Amino acid sequence: MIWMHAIIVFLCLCSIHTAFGQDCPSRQEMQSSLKQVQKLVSAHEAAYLQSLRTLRKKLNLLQSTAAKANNGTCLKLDAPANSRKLGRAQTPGHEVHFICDPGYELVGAESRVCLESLTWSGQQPTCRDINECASSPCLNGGTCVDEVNRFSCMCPKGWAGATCQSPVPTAFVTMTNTSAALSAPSVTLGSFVRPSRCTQVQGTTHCTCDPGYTISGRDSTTCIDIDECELFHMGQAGRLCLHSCVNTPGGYRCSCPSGYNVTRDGRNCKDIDECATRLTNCTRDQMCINTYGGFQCVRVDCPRIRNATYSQTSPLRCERNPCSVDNKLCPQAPNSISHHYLSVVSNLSAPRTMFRVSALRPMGDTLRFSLLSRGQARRHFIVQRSDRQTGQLVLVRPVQGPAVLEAEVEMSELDKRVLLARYITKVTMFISQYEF
Ligand SMILES: [Ca+2]
Ligand SMILES: [Ca+2]
Repeated sequence: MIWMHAIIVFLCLCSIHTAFGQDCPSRQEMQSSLKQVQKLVSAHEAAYLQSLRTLRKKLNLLQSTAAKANNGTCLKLDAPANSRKLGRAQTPGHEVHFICDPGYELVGAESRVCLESLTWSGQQPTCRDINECASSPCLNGGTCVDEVNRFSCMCPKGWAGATCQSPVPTAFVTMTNTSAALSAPSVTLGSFVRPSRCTQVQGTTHCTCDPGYTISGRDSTTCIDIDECELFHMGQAGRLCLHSCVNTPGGYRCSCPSGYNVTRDGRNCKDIDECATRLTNCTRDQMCINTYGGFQCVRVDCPRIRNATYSQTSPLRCERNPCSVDNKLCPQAPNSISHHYLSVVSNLSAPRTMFRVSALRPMGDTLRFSLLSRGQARRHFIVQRSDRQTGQLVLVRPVQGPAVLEAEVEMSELDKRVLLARYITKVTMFISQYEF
């Protein structure tokens, strides 16, 4: 820039000379001035190139320092608060997944990939507390208090229960005070109200009730049934029944949804194995799969595609028939397709390995495992290698039942990067409605 200024100054000087009527400098003077300007330009050019070289050196030094510091890996990524991270590899091409703790939901990307630039893709996600009160679970004017992975209800007067669903038993007391209720308790209240047995001991009255009953509070001559279901509704651990509790006069009983029986201890529910007890309506060409709370009739059909034909070699497996020499597309079709059915309960904790696929006698030098499914299966499953010859299907996010999820796992065998064979495993998961 300075040499340009020099030329401009030089031209101005010439015009001033002319304006004052003086002669322009001689040819010799002109040439010597030009030479000086040329020298000036060269000197600046050299200085400019030198400073460019210095800058480039500094940049290279910085880049190599950064690469050494990272050791060719992305920086360690921490899991966001209230979450877990799956995957440890920090080399380019690998990804990590994040799963929020129960009661939290993920905001942002659920996985990040280590890029060639040694930075992670996307932004770090966060785990947000799920507002369990959003669905207004408290009934009869109860106030909902959101807690981590649960809620509690503050009930107004006259209501009780986890969701303020039960009227408090003052109604019994009020009614037993009326002569009508006392005279005909079986009509109005069934056997929930009974007279007490009173004895006089040294001038004082002692009244007692049958087991399962208690003095009504206001009137010692009347006993009311203890509502055990209401009394022990608090908390999962202290609950009387796994599913639902039915209050009975002088006692209670547990009940289970259809498809389940109450266990011997009277508290739990056990799935009925309809397939074992032949309670099913599956046809001869179908297989019966027992599920929690029900059963499924399934039939395995071998694929019908244009380039290859399949034969059913076992109830759950189809294998490709030998390819004819002139059929170039046939060898690319899967060599086998296996079906597997899993019955699981709703909200199964994750991460959890659901299924493993391995090669018994690998022929090539490389085995690859991948998840072919799209959509919902991708949200809940990943496929990862568990050892050199085994891949596993991992549930990474709990599934709320009832639902059916299908995941397709492909194992491909390669030798010197040439595809030798493909094996497909279709895993169908029947997820129950209840968590037992
Ligand atoms: Ca009772
Ligand atoms: Ca069943």
